[in-house]
Amino acid sequence: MVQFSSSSRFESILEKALLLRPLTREEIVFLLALDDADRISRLFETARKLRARFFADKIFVYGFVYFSTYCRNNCRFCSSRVSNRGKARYRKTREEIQEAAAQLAESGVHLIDLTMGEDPFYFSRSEGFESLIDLAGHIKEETGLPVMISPGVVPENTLRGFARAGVDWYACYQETHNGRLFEEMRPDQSYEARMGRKYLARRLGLLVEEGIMTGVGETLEDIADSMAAMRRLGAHQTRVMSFTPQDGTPLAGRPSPLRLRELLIIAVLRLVFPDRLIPASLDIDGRGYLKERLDAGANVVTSLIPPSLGFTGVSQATLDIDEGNRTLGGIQPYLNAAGLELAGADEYKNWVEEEKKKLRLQDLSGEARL
Ligand code: MD0
Ligand code: SF4
Repeated sequence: MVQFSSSSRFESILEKALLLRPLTREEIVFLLALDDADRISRLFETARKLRARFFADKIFVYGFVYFSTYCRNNCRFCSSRVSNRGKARYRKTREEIQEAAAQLAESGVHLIDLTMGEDPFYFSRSEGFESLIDLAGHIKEETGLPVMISPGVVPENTLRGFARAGVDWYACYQETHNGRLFEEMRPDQSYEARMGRKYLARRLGLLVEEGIMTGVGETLEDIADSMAAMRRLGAHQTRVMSFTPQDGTPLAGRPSPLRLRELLIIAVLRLVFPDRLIPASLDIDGRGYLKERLDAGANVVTSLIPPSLGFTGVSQATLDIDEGNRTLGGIQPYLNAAGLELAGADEYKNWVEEEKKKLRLQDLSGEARL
């Protein structure tokens, strides 16, 4: 009896998602708690159906340029945290950054993601950000590709500068939308300021990426609440990354969660945000589990890094990079194995332009104003 009602509940949630009706918090938690192999594969199958409906099995790929590993913050999970004195850090020059972006563009990625820690070199001098805004604009022009910036909680005016320079995306992950857990993970940082920058970015016409980290003590309800927060924000790209222990951090001894947790979250994100971009990151396991992440409904592969230039990933500094595996050639077999195709450059640009147009219209109608 119980068996019967739970199975009809399961079926009706999938049905509802296929009809594009919003899932409730309880339904999301129910899906995240699945532990039966058949149901999990039905969930993944439903996620793939929704992805196919909106993206026709075409995958977008992002080039990643982590150009400064200096940071003034002290996030407990991150190897770039300021207290990690033993870390060998780098700050790349303008020329080196341009070279990495050019190589990535040449290789065929759809977007260039310019990422840094909250590097005091930029944060404590006003001309620091000016040079970065200028550089982002140049990279967009030279590569002809959409550009994302992930620079942390920059001053509001700096964000305006990025918008004026034509930057397309602002990525800034809250990691959790549970205020207490946020404080634990990002000590001495303001939850509101971090969230507020993303709302501002949207109002400025930038697309926004929001993300959570799993395996840091969050509950399934917390994850459902994060999805609700992503919806309120109107995030264009929604992601989850598994916690990965980093040497020299207080969480170094904490195990990385089983990947099934992340895969379930990817699939549920797809059901909740069927037409949004959902990444499979190479920054957690290199190419490991890439096919599984795609099979769970992801439609973007992020964190492609050009080999041999000395750029690193964030949670995996070196894994698969110099072997040339975090490249288009390196991931193509995985796309094939998942029955997916690389999208054309114009398909990605069109998606971005359409969404930016919608933002402008919403702004005119006052919808996105806060
Ligand atoms: C990634 N390491 O895609 C990158 C990073 C920042 N916008 C992205 C977390 O996995
Ligand atoms: Fe700095 Fe970002 Fe790492 Fe936090 S997560 S320490 S803000 S680089």
